[in-house]
Order: sequence, then C-alpha cells, then structure tokens
Amino acid sequence: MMLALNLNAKVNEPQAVMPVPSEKQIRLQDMEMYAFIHYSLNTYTNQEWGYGNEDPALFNPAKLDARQWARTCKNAGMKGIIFTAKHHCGFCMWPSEYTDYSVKSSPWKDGKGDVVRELADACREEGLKFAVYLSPWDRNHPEYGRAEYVTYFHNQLEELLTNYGEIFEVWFDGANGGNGWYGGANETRQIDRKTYYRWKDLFPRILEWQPECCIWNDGSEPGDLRWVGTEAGYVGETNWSLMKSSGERNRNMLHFGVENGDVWVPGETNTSIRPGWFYHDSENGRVKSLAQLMKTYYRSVGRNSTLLLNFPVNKDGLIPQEDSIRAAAFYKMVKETFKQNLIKGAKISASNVRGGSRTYSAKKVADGKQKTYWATDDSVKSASITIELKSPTRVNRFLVSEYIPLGQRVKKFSLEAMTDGKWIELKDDFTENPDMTMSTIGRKRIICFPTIEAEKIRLNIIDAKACPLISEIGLYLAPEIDTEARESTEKKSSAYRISFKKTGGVAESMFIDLGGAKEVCGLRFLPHQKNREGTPLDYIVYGRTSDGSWKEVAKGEFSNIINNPIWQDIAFETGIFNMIRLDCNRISSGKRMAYDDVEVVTPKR
Ligand code: FUL
Repeated sequence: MMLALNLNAKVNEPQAVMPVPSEKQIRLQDMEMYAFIHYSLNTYTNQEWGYGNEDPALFNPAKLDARQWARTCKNAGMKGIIFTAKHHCGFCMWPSEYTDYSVKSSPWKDGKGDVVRELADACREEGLKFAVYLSPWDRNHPEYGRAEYVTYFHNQLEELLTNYGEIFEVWFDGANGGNGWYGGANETRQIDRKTYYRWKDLFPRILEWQPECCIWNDGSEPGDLRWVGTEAGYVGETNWSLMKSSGERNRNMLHFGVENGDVWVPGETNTSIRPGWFYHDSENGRVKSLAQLMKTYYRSVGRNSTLLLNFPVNKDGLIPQEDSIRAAAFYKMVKETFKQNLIKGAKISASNVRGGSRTYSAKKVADGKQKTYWATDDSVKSASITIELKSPTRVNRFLVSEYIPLGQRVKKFSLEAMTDGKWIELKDDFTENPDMTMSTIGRKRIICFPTIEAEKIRLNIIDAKACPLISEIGLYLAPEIDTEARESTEKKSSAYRISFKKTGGVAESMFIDLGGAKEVCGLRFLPHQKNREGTPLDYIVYGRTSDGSWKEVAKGEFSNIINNPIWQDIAFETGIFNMIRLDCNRISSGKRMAYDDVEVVTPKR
C-alpha cells in the first residue's frame, strides 16, 4: 500500500542548471552530422588559400552537378550541407550584385550560373538542410581592412540569407593571414577580429533574415556553436557545451568547453575527408579510411559534438567517386553498429530515484525517448544505474545521453561490466588519457571497448553539478573492423643531412644535403605536430646545381598550416641538384623553424 502511494506521489521536476540550449541549438545538435563542401577557384589553382588575384576565367567546370554532391552527402548520413559561398580568395560562387569577382565573370554557363542556387535547390530536393560559409577575410577586396569592406561583407551576407530559402547555419571563418592582393595593393592588412567586422550589428540582422539560423563564429562574439580548436577531427573527451559570454577563449577552452561557462555554445568538430579542404590531384588515394572515419565519429558525435565532415569538389565539378564510396561505407557502418540496442528486455535498477517516482525511474533510460529520463533526488549527485541483461550478451559499445534541455551536469563517471561473475572496469579505447576518470557526457557519449560477454553493466555517476538526468542508455555490438586507424603511412626520411642557417634577409633557411646529385621534383614538409611554435608560413625553395649556384624552383605560402598541420606538398619542375634549400620569411612564433619530417620527391620512373 505504502509503495503504491509513493509511486503516484507528485514529485517536483528537476530545476534547470544554467545555461541551457536554445531550441535551435538542440535541433542542430540533433542533426549530429552535416557536410562541408569546399569548392572555389582554389580547386583550379591547387591552393588551400587563394591570394585574391586568381583569374575568374579558370572557373569552367565541365560536369558540375550539385545534385551529385547532395546525393553523396545524403548517402553519407549528412543531414545538411554548408557551402563555401566565398572563401578567403574573395571569389563569389553566386552572382553577387556587389562585385564582379564571381561566377558572373567566369565562362561557366556564360557567366549566368549560380552555384549557391544549384546547391540550395539540390539540398531541398534531397531533403537536406542548407547553409553557407562566408569568409570575413577577403584577399581580393581593395577596401579590406577599412570600413567600406565591412558594409560589403554585411551586404553579401544579406544576399545569401534572403535569396536562398532557409539557411541552418552561417560559418564565419576566423582565419586571417593578413597579406593578400587587395585590388593590387599586395600588402599585409591586420584587423582586430573582435571589432572590425561589427558582429554586434550583424548578429541581430542575421536573426531578422533567418530566425532559425545558428551562428558559427570564430571571432569574439560567442555564437551558437564553437570551433573545437583543431581541424584533425576530434574534440576533448571532457567536452562542456559551455563558454564564457565575455568572448574570452583559447584553444583549451575551445577543445574542452568551459565547465563553469555562462553561455551554451556546443562544439562542432570540423575535418576533411581528405588531408586538405580543397581538391588536389596529389591527395587522390589519401581519402580517410573507414577506420579513420569511425574514429572521427566516436571522437566527435561520441563526445557530445556535431561532426562537420568536408567533401572537396574536383575540377570537373563533382565529388570524386573514391570519396563518395568511402563516405557511404562509413554511414553504413554507423547504422550497422547502432541498429540494435541490446538493452531491450534488461532489468534496470538505480541506487536512487527522484522521490521514488515512476516518472523518473531507471527504466526511462531504455524507453527510446529522449524526452523522458532517470533522475535522482536533488541532494544526490552520485548514483549508479545497473543493467542486468537477460542472458550474457556480447557488447563493445556503450552509449549514454544526458537530458540537456535542463543543462549539462555530469562531471565524472565510470563504467563497469560483470563478466563471469566478476566486475571489471571498462575504459574508452579512444581515450587520450588512459589514467583519467571519464568526465563529461552531454547530449551523447559513446564508449568503445573490446568485445566482452556481459551479464551486467553499471554506470556510476561519480560527480555532477546537480542531480544527474540520464535520458538514454544503449548497448551495442559493433562489427569488428580494424579500429586502429592508421594516421599516416609516410616513411621517415632521415636519409638526408639537414642543417639550418640564417641567410641574408630571411628568417631561416633549411638545407637538405642530398649526398650527391639527384633528380628532384618536389619537397614535402611535415610541420611540428605537438605545438605550433616555429611553424613556417611561407617558403622559397632552391636547388643547388653542380656549379654551386642556387636556382629558385618554387615559392608560395603554407596556407592554413597552423590549423591543419598536415604534410605540405611542394611540387616543381624536375632538376638535378645536390642540395635543396627551403627559405622561410614568416614563422608563426619563436625564431627557429620547427618541423617533424621532410621528404625529397624524385620523379616516378
Ligand atoms: C579554416 C580555413 O582557413 C580553411 O581554408 C578551411 O576553410 C577551414 C574550414 O577553416 O580556418
């Protein structure tokens, strides 16, 4: 009798722990995966960052098919597409009325085409959402750095947000290398990214044009989403969806969120399916493997983040087949892994249930509904939930979700399994800190471990900001694949004697002694991976000929090397040299050039 009374008693709803997500942020987080598409003049100049003086005549794709992009992304499980309407080079992929530096001046469709329109339409046809990337930094515009440019930038955004239907996100890249063409000025222009773009004026206008649009901003105003501090495709294991409203940020805050942040800004993990963001012939055959993509999934979606996966469009105007096949295999694997929740039919009990009420009972974690949850009493911040399986069951994935509309709470947790009558602790295969106790959960946390035959599984919430609210738990058996993603198969090239010297005028020169005359057609450079100090930002490459003279063979910038420190390929005309010299004028910080590896490329015979 007592028990029945208790079950029906009215129990207070848990209070929110501030800050909490807005409805549009929840909708965006629920998309889980969406695509980036990088396509511009860079595709035709083999660059990652255009300088701003590239000829629009280069844009003349023979087979451009935005439907093929949309289908590819859909088959990859992407729920929307963010398109580079304008990258740093300033070339507009739509016929903006504010500039001629656009598709208007290209031979493609006799200057009457509009790539943004074609993709927006294709997305709608395929049931995908559509969004735009508009680079604030514009290396083409003569007025960049002055007030006139900011008006131009705002006008362009208005065009994009008022003419192409619903836009789910705007992406304001924070990259700013300073130098550029700028209408022929060829100079370096520094701006204050906090104030120059007048975000404070712009943000309210964005919401007038597109009330449902989420703002991704790498500047200073906290938007609706944040960068996670790396383009390598993972967010911190500790990942709070919180930041400071003051706009204060650094790489750690971006990567791990801010536990006591006062504004809800979830992480969006962006990475490319190939090493670079734009298409390069040299990256054919270097599409991420299935294992690498799965690892990316677990370290983004499985760590309370969304995944923004980039697809480069090739020179024909298509996403290469290699990429679309790999991406489809990836989505198939995700579906296969999470198709059957093995928690069904299990007996679930908790060490504490809020008011002893049925509304918040342990069973709520297995009802398949995000809106219902297991909750504890307000005073209880550590509690366990035990899942007793009907019979010993093979599992290797554990999924847990907090009820985030009332705030992110869990600070620390552990996971155990009973196998053969004994409790063992389960650790995440993908951890970066094997000795650390597992920390945040958030919207979704997935723990991967080697297959075990479990009789019971126990989740222990060790500490939380307030009573934990757990909406879902899942147990899965993922198909066995080689999860040990091979990041790089590049061979170490310690075959050469390498030395450094300061030569006239340049910051530093690196000398690579080839130990005799060799046919050489390229240099590959792997920047230091541990930190960014000493990273070269530009290069001039020389080869030393048999008469001892130096011949310049290549010159350029290492675009985006700070945020995406991948192997840098410098190709040049074949020559016979006994030494290669790499001069660098600009170094990220510090005085010395740092590197992890270099390779000298010889022609294939
Ligand atoms: C970076 C840019 O500099 C890259 O080119 C790319 O667009 C990436 C998504 O963001 O900051």
